[in-house]
Amino acid sequence: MKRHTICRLCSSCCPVEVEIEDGRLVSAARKSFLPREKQLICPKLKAAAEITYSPHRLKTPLIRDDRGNFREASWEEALDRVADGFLHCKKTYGARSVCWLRGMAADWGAPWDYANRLMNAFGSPNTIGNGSVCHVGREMAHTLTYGAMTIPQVRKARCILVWGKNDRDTSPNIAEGIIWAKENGAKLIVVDPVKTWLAGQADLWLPIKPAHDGLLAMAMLHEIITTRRYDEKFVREWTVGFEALKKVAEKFPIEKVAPEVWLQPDQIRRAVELYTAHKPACIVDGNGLDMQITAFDATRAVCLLRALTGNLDREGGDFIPQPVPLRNIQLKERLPQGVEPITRDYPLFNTFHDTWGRQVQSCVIDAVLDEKPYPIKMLVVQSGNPLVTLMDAGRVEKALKKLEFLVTIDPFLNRTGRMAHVVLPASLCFEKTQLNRAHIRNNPLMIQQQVIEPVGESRPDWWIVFELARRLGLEREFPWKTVEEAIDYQLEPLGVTTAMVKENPEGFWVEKPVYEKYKQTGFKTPSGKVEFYSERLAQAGFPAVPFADGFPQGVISYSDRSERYPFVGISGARTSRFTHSQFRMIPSLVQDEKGCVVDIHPEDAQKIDVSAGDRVRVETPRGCIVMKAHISQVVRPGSIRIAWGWGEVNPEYNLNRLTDDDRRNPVIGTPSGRSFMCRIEKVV
Ligand SMILES: Nc1nc2c(c(=O)[nH]1)N[C@H]1C(S)=C(S)[C@@H](COP(=O)(O)OP(=O)(O)OC[C@H]3O[C@@H](n4cnc5c(=O)[nH]c(N)nc54)[C@H](O)[C@@H]3O)O[C@H]1N2
Ligand SMILES: Nc1nc2c(c(=O)[nH]1)N[C@H]1C(S)=C(S)[C@@H](COP(=O)(O)OP(=O)(O)OC[C@H]3O[C@@H](n4cnc5c(=O)[nH]c(N)nc54)[C@H](O)[C@@H]3O)O[C@H]1N2
Ligand code: SF4
Ligand SMILES: [Mo]
Repeated sequence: MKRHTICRLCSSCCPVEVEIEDGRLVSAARKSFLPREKQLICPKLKAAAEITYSPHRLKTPLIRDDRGNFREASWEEALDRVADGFLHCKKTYGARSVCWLRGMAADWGAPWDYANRLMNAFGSPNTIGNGSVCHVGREMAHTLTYGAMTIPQVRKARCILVWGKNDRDTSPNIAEGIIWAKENGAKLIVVDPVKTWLAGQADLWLPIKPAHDGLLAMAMLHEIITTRRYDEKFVREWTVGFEALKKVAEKFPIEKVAPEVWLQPDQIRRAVELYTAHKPACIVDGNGLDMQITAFDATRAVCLLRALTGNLDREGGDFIPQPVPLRNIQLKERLPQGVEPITRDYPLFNTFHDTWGRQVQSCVIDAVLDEKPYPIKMLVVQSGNPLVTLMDAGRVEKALKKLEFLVTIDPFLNRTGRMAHVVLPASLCFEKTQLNRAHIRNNPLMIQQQVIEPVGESRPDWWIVFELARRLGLEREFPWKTVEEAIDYQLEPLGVTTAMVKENPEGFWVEKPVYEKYKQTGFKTPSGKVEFYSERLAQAGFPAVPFADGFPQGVISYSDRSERYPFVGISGARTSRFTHSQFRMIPSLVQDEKGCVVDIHPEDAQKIDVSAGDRVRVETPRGCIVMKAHISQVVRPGSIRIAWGWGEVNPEYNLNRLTDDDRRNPVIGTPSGRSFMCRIEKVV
């Protein structure tokens, strides 16, 4: 039997068709607009059955006994134990001492709302996401500029500028659109320090110095302004602060910027020519812009390019989404007055959006270890693996050890779970129904549907939250017996039901796409226009125009110690086989640790006397890792690239042992986890 649903084995949330036999998932196929022979294969989806029925799946809750060993437990006992922890902490230290840390896998739509609702009703403001290193920081830069995060219309674009994104491995649906557009004559520009597969296909590849994207974007803005290649009518009618931008951009002429970003002036000029000559054009920005100290201003500078060239909300340009207007169920209003979250140093980031909430995960570690701004005693980690995925892993480990109570909610016993007091077995994506953010942030609305029964005694995330809520005396806030009832409650203001959406697996249109909506409604910013100059940022004490105070020094961590640490280390690559630290125990995906390597340029390899397959030690002031060397020209001399996510297999491979969490972006709290100075030598 074939069933339609959404795959949530990574954040791409692809619509898929699954084959079910005798109640078991047999195979799954991604839906694609391309003919089969041109489609990209997703190895994770191919392994869907192997992942779902893996012998490593947790089948029952686990509780640590007095001797420190895990024993299997019933849901009753495990949930009672967790609820007791909540109530004990509330009585002893106050509700705010309990923190709920969310990783990416349970999704940022309704499952994020449920966790927030539970914590708000319980009285703790500390439901914390990891958006400071992922796309929420980027989303804020877009939102403060023109009201929402744009969606690049790659298939209809005449020029596509891919900025720090590797879609072939991370979002196949977008990559297929890019490839298709390119085959139909669109120009492709890629900004990436690494020669990715897409960079190899591009009309122009800009191998930028890591973490220097803000400089490049400012130089492009300057060039577009001085050569008058901008959309004068759009700028005149729909933007504020053009003169202020022009003045700041004067500090970033191409000739001055080019050597600082490891490019030739002509390469930047060519990018400007291609991007402005072929319209409509769109920009696909990615995680290469996140995890930089300057992430916020750099992303905002890239956003200004979209507006300056008049590509906003045009077909084939950068579409302003039409979100599905759900009921906000987070119950923020229920928090006691005056209780500040542990992320209180980032007030604008905490409040820029109705439902994103708090996203600076580094603050969790500060609050546990340094007890600043106050101590966190109990941590619930839902769908995350902070021991591997947070920056400065040594510090994270100390924090997790210091906790009075650690709970994980996860389908597997990951490295973080092995330190927990209670582990609650979560169901994987095909075993549950949920409303994902990808399909509510823009029409059409789609629902991820349960297509098989939960494996073992695992339970969907919604069930776990609802049951815990009942034990905390919050039955009134969580009256729903099924997840469909809960989703119906969120959909109610639209006059739409879960059943209606399920009947339309290709998507339920609440409204059809409309371009140039701003002509009717203005942009969703305080001025109603695109804000080259943001008064909101000025009032909060930040530069109102990106880099108005200049580009900071030492944006790559440990730059001040480059004599001892002469190489630029780059965190990458994500391959299509894995999602971060996940699936490292799935035989068809792990493939004898293929790809767990450090890419070194042949010239550097010769200098440090390293050959392919040698074990190399990479060191920074925070710690060291050991991996095999791979000699490759995808990186430039002087930089190395370290494979991401392998810390789950072995702490020796955990690249977050190398990263820094001390210095952070002042607006969105992002540490520089993407690039750092390091030392590399052969292990003899
Ligand atoms: N140095 C460096 N650090 C990084 C990154 C990097 O590139 N370099 N990337 C950053 C980014 S962008 C992100 S998003 C984070 C990711 O950080 P995390 O969110 O911590 O990432 P994962 O390793 O994917 O951990 C997800 C966990 O969720 C579990 N899981 C899977 N499905 C479900 C489910 O349906 N329910 C529940 N409850 N659990 C589930 C998985 O088994 C896994 O243990 O890491 C960040 N950290
Ligand atoms: N297979 C797979 N798919 C995934 C995930 C996964 O782990 N595995 N994770 C999901 C998640 S949570 C996220 S956030 C997305 C991320 O997906 P993407 O946005 O595609 O991000 P990455 O692949 O981390 O990095 C994109 C590119 O940025 C480049 N880069 C590194 N440093 C810099 C820099 O300083 N400047 C520029 N311009 N580029 C730089 C890298 O070389 C890389 O090619 O993928 C999602 N999809
Ligand atoms: S890219 Fe693959 S793993 Fe990710 S959602 Fe799509 S099909 Fe699933
Ligand atoms: Mo992410």
